[in-house]
Amino acid sequence: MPSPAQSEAVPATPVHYARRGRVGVITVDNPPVNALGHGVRSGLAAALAAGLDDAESDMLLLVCTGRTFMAGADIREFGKPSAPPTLPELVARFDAATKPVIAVLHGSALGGGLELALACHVRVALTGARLGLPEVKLGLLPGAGGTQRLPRLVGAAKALDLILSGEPVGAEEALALGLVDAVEERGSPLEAGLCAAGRLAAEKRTPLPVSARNDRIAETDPALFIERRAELARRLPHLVSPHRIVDAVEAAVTLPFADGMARERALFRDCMDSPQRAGLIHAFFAEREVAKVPGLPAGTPTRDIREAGVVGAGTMGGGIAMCFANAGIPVTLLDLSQEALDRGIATIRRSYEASAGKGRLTLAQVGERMALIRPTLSHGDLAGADLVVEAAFESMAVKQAVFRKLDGVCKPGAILATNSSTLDVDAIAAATGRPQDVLGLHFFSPATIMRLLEVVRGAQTSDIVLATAMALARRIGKVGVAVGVCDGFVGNRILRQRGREAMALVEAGASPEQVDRVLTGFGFPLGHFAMTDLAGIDVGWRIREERRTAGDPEAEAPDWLDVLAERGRYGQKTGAGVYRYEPGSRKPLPDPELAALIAADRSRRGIAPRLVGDDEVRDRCLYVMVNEAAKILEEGIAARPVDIDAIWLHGYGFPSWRGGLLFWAEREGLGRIATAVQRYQRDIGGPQWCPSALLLKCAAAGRPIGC
Ligand code: T1G
Repeated sequence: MPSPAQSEAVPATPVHYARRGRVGVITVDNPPVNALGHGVRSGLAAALAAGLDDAESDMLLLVCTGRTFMAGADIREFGKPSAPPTLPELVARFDAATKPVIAVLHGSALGGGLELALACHVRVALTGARLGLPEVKLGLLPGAGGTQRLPRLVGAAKALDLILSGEPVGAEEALALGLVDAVEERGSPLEAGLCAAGRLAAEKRTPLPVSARNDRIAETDPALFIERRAELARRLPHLVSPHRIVDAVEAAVTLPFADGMARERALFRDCMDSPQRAGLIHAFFAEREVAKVPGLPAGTPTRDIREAGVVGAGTMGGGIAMCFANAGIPVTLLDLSQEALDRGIATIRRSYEASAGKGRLTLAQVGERMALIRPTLSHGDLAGADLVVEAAFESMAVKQAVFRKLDGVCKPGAILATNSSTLDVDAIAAATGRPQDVLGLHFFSPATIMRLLEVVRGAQTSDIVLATAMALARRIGKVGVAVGVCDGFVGNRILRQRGREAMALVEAGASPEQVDRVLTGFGFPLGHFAMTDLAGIDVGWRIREERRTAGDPEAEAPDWLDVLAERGRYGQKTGAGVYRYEPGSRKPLPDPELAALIAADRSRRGIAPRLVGDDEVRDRCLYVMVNEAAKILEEGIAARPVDIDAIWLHGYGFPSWRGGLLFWAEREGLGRIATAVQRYQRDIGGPQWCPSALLLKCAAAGRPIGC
C-alpha cells in the first residue's frame, strides 16, 4: 500500500488511501457494485492499516466510488476457498480500529458491505441510499457479524424483520431505526464524509463500537424467538436459512459478542453447505444472464420507446398498459367498444386505488399514472406510438386482422408486438408489411405482478427490434427472456406437457387435490389444477378448441376440463372450476360434483381407477417437463438451459431455492430422468414421453444438458 504522500501515484488497485487534512480516506473503486472480492478485501485491510499507522490522521472515512456503496460479498466467489483476509476477519479489524471510522453509504449498501459499515463507528447515509441484508434471498444469512451487530443497533425484533425479509430500507428509515447516525441530502460520499468528520472532531469523542453496545438487546423477551420459529414453521418449513437466522439473532441476545460471532459462523456454514444456497445463487445470476441474448451483437442499437399503445382493454391489456404507466411511459389503450374501454379503465383505477390503500402508492401517484393511460376507440390515436402491444382475443384470425389494421395506422418503425400466449408470431407478422418490426411480448397474468416477459423473436424480427424489446423489458421491471416461435413458445409448451400428465394421473386414479399437493410439496406456490382455476379454465379450453379446429395432430381429446368449461365452471372467476370457492375467497375447496364428473369420465373410458403414489405424481409431472425442455433446447427455441430456468422461475413459480427446472434436473440426475422417460414411453406412450435425443445423449455422456 503506497504511503499517503504517494497517494497520487496509486497503482490500479480497487482500494486506495489518501489523506484530506487530518482525515484519512479509504476509497473503494471496484465497479460495477464494489463487491467485496478478494482484491477489495486485501486492499481494504492494507488501506485500514495505512490509515491507522498514519500519524497525520485523527479519523478515517470509508467511501466508495461509482453508483453504489459495497453490494456485499462477491457472490461469484462462493463455493471457492476464501483467501485471507476473509470478510469476517476484515470486519473484525475495522471493529478493533484504534481511530474512529466513518462509513458513508450511497446507492446500495447490502450484505457484507453493510456489515462492514456496521463495524465502523459512525454511519452516514446519502439520500436515496438503500441499506439491507439480503443474504436470505441467496439461501444464506449475514455471515460477517450482521446477525450480531444489527440487533445491537435496532433491537432483536426489527433485526429479525430486516434479515428474514432481506428487503432494504431507505436512508430516512435507517436513521429512524438507529441504523445510521445521519442522512446527508447533498454532496458526494466524500463531501458528506468530511462533514461528518468535522462534526465528530468537534464533539471530541470516539463512539463506542457497535459490538460493545448492549442497550438495545438487554431487555429482549425470549418469547420473540419462540414466536418467530413458530411462524417460520408455518410459512417456510422447507427453507434452511430463515431458521438459522433466528438461531443467530438469538445468540446475539443470549451470548457474549465473541461467542455470538462464533455461533453465527457455524450457522453460516450450515447455510453455505445447503443445496438451497446453490439454487438461489443460480437463480440470482440466471435473472441477469438471460438479459444477454446469444447471437445478438453487444451494442446493437435500440429504438427509443417514448410512447406505447395497447390494443384490448381486458385483463391482460389493462395490466400491460399499467406496466407502461408504472414505468412512466405514456400509453394509449384502445378497445372496440366504449363499454369495454370504460370497464378496463375502471379496473385499472380500482387496482391503483387498492395499492394506494395499502400504502404502496400515494394518491398523487395514482393520478399521475392514470394520466399516462389514454383510452380511445380510434386506431388513429396509435399513430404516434413507438410500440404497440396487441392483447386481443386468442384467435389467429382476430390477431391477423388487428395487425393488418395496425400496420396501416402506425408510423414507420413502430414496433408491433403480440401478447399471444401460444400462437404463431410469424403468421401474425405475415399480416403486415413490416415483419422485421413484429415480435411477441408474452406477458404473464397478473401482468403487473409476474416478472417474466417472453420476448418471442419471429423469423424476420430484426436485431434492433429484439434489442429494443429486451431493453424495454428491463425498463418496465420484467425479466425478459428471448425465445423462438413454436406452439406455446417455452413456458406454456412445457406447462402443456405437465397438464397432459396431470390429467392422465387423475384419469388413472389420482385426485386433482393429490396432484396439487405433490406439486406444492415440491415447492410450487400453486398446484397445477389450482393454477388452472386461477388462470381460467376457459383460456385453456379455447386454445385446445383452436388446436382441434386447426387439425393439430397433438391436440388433446375433449376431457372433463372441457366439460367444466362448457358448464361455465371457469375457476376462481366463476366461483367454481376444478375446485369450488366460497364468495370472496381464493381458497380451493374439493367439490364432490367434480369427483362424480371424473368418475363418470373414467367409466366412459373404461378405466378402473388405481392407487397412484405421490412419487409417481412427482416424477411424471416433473420429468415430462424436463424432457420437453430438452426438446426445446434441441430445436433452438430456447438458446440455453438458463433461459428455461428463468422462464419457469419468473413465470410459473418454480421454487427458486431449487435453482430452476434444468438446474434441478442436473441434481436429480439426468440418467435417472432419462431412464424414467424411456420407461414411461413404454408404459404410457404419447408424444410427451417420446425421449429427447439431447436428454438421452447428455445422460449417457454424464454431461450437463445443453453442453
Ligand atoms: N457479487 C458479484 N456480482 C454482483 C453482486 C455481488 N454481490 N451484485 C451484483 N453483481 C453483478 C451482477 O451479477 C451484474 O453483473 C452486475 O453486478 C450489476 O448487477 C458475508 C455472504 C446491488 C442492487 O445479495 O442486489 O454479502 O450481469 O444488474 O440492477 O454476509 O446487483 O453486469 O455481469 O443487479 O443496478 C449480498 C446482490 C451478497 C446483493 C444492483 N449482496 N446484488 O442492482 O445491477 S452475500 C447481495 C443486487 C453477502 C455476507 C454475505 C444488485 C444491486 P453483470 P445488477 P442493478
